[in-house]
Amino acid sequence: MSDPVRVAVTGAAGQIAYSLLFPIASGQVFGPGRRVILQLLEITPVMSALEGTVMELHDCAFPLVDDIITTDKPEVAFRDVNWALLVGSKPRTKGQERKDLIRDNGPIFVGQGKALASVAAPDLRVLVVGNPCNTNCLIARANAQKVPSDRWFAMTRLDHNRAIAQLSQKTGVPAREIRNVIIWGNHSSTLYADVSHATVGGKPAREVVGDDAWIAGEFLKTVRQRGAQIIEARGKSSAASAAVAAMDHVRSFLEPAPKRQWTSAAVVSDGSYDIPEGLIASFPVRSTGKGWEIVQGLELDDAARAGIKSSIDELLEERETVSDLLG
Ligand code: NAX
Repeated sequence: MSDPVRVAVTGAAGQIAYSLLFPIASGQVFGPGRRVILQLLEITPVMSALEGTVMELHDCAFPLVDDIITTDKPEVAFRDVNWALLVGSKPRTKGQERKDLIRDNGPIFVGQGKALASVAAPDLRVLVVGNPCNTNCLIARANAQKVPSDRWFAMTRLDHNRAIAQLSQKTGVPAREIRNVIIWGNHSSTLYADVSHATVGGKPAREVVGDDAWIAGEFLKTVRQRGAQIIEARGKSSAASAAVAAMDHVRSFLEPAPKRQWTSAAVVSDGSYDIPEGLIASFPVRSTGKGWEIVQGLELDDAARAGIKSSIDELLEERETVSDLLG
């Protein structure tokens, strides 16, 4: 048996973590033969609630779990971790401006970036889920310069999955037969969900849908506003679907992607598609098993160009808002 994988999860007493920790512990993410050590970070006032979650984890008697560490110190949570799932952040309060949320949560990622750089394993990979996830990831990375740029991800997989789900419901074709949608830009209501290269049951998505107005209108609006719709209906933000997306994300980067297939993830831009270098923006990406690459050479129509531009403009504005936190 290989060494256990050490996985840090922050915000471990929160609702996404509650749907995420049990599948990780059961082997659904890193595989049924891979032992796992969970390293759970919370803020001090929430440590007792975290103990409740940990009691439940113990009560599952998961054979793959070697240890569960709980702490309110990032340097303890991130020691020797191979994956850091940064879920914890303060939720947006009623009426709070996005800019204020960014200022509120940004400092968390300064400290966590520094701690990751100083104590994590050399093969560290980081997935930022806590919002605003692209900019939080930008801040953490800026404070962890020694962690290579290909190790940083912010999660747009939920948006990607939501786009697949909308196409599936519209066409009646199961999600498993829908490939190569793309989420571009920011994980926010400015994201651009692009179906120009997507296939549904092996045929071009546009052809199968046969309704360009729906693609440009309701489809895009739904993917952008799904989070708000869920809060409206459930009274709470999406949690289980976010946890599944985080698991999908990690799994997508453990194995090589099938031929000519990709997923969406926000990664450090290398300037592809004229997206400024260094921004954490969502792209079509493929895992090679050992690493990953941005899918190159895809043609963008005018709508995609405009959609990407406005999302990137928002990311540039967010970067400006946190410029003092970028090391
Ligand atoms: P919860 O409020 O249930 O849990 C967040 C937890 O983070 C809390 O227990 C809190 O104590 C903890 N926390 C706060 N500051 C911390 C710090 N400095 N260190 C460690 N833990 C800290 O929120 P939940 O529903 O679990 O959502 C977590 C984050 O995911 C939020 O920022 C949310 O907006 C974001 N989301 C991101 C999504 C994405 O697709 N990228 C989708 C789902 C979700 O909206």
